[in-house]
Amino acid sequence: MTIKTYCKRQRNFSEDKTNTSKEKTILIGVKRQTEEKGKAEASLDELAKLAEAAGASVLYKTIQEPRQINPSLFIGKGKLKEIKDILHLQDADLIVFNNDLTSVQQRNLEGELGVKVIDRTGLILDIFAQRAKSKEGKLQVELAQLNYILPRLVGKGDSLSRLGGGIGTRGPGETQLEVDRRKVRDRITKIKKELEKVKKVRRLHRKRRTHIACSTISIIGYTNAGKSTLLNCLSSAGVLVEDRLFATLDPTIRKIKLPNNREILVSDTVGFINKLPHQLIAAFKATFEEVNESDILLHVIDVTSPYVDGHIHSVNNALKDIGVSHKPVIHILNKTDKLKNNNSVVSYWKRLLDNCVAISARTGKGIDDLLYKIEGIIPDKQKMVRLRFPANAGSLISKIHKNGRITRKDYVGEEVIIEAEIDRKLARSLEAFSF
Ligand SMILES: Nc1nc2c(ncn2[C@@H]2O[C@H](COP(=O)(O)OP(=O)(O)OP(=O)(O)O)[C@@H](O)[C@H]2O)c(=O)[nH]1
Ligand SMILES: [Mg+2]
Repeated sequence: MTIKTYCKRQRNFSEDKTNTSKEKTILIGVKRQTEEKGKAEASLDELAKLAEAAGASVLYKTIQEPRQINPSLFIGKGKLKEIKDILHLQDADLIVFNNDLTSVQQRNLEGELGVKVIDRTGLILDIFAQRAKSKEGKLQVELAQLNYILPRLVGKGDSLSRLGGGIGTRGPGETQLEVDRRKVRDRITKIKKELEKVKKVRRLHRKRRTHIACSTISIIGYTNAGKSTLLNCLSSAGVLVEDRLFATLDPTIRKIKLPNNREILVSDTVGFINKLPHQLIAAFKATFEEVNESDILLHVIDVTSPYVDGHIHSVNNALKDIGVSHKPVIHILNKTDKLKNNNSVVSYWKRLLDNCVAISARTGKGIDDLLYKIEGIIPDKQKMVRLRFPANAGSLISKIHKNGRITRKDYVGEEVIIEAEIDRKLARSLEAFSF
C-alpha cells in the first residue's frame, strides 16, 4: 500500500461518514483453539461497538476457528467462500478483522473480496483520528497512524531497500516506495519534535501544580465505564459523556474539594480497551504521564457489564505497560443504579477487589463514600502553618504566595503574621518562623 492509497482509503471512509451514509460492514473474528468460545464472541461484540463508534453499521458477524492460519489470506478457503456468498447477498462496503493483518493479507483479501478490508488496529486508529480535537491529541493520533502504515508500505523494493539500493534496485516503483517511506519517517521525526514541545509545557504546568502542593488523582478505566460522568459528578466539569467507545481523548483536569476542605486535582483520561494498539500506547505516552504523576488512581468499572473480569484484566495490563501498577488504586463499581440485584454483584466484587466503593456517577449515589475514601488514602502533602516574619522577609513571603494558599496576612507592628496551607517541605524550611 502506498501513502496515496492509504490516505485515499481514510478520506473515503471519513467522507462516507460525513454523508451520514454508514459504511455497511462485515466483522470477522478468528479464534485460536485455546481461546474460550464466549471470550471470542465477547471480543467480536466489542468490535461491533468499535465499528459503530467509527460510524459503520454492522450487517454480519462471523467467527472462524482454523486449525492453521493461512499466511496469505489469514482465513481458510471455506470461510472466504462464506464471505463471498454474503457479499453476493448483502451490499457491504467494508470488512473488519478482529485480528491484526499483515499488509500482504490485507491486499490479498481485498483482491479476493473486492471490498475494503481493515483490521482492529486500523479501526481503533480511525476512531481516534475522528475524535482527536486538541493539537496534542491530533499529533499523537497521526504519530500512531504513521507508525502503523510504515511497515505496511510495501512493494517490489521492500526487501531490496534494506540491502542499500544499487544495481537491480532502481526503478520508478522502488523510488516511489523509498520516497514514501522517507516522507513518513520525516513526518514522524517532526511530530515527535512537536510533541516534545507540548510535553515541556505540560511538565511546566505539572511543576506548578506540585509546587502549589496539590495532590492529584487520575480517573482511569475501560472505555465507556463512566470516567467522564464521574469527573462531571465530582466537579461539574461539563466533559462530553457519550454512550460510545472512546468518547474522551483529551485529558481534562479539574479541582475538587474533599469533605475536610482540602483541594485536590482530578484528571479524566482516555479509556483502555482489550488489545489496545501498541502504536497508540506509545503515541499517547505524554497523556499517560499525567497518570504517572498521580498520587492515586480511581479505577472506574462498569459493574453491569457481562465482561467485568476481562475489562479489569485489560486495564491492569495497561497500567503495567505504562509503569503505574504500584500506585494506590480505588476500585469504583459504577452504574449500580442499573443493577436489579444490587447487593450480590457488588458484594461479589467487593470480596475480590481491595479498596472498593460502589457508586452511580449518574445519580450521585455513593459519591460521599468515595470522597471519604480518597481523603483517607491521599498522601497529605500540605500543612497548615502559622508564621511570624520580620517586615523585611519579602522574598520568603512571596515564596508562600507562589507555592501555597494564604488564609490570613496581618501586619502587626514591625512583623507580618501569616497563616497558610503549604507544602510540608516548605513548612520544614520555615520552621524557625512558626509560633
Ligand atoms: N446508568 C448509568 N449510566 C452511566 C453511569 N455512568 C456513566 N453512564 C453512562 O455510560 C456511558 C459512558 O459514559 P462516559 O462517562 O462517557 O464513559 P467514559 O468512561 O468516559 O468513556 P470513554 O471516554 O469513551 O472511555 C454514557 O452513556 C453515560 O451516561 C451510571 O452511573 N449509571
Ligand atoms: Mg470519557
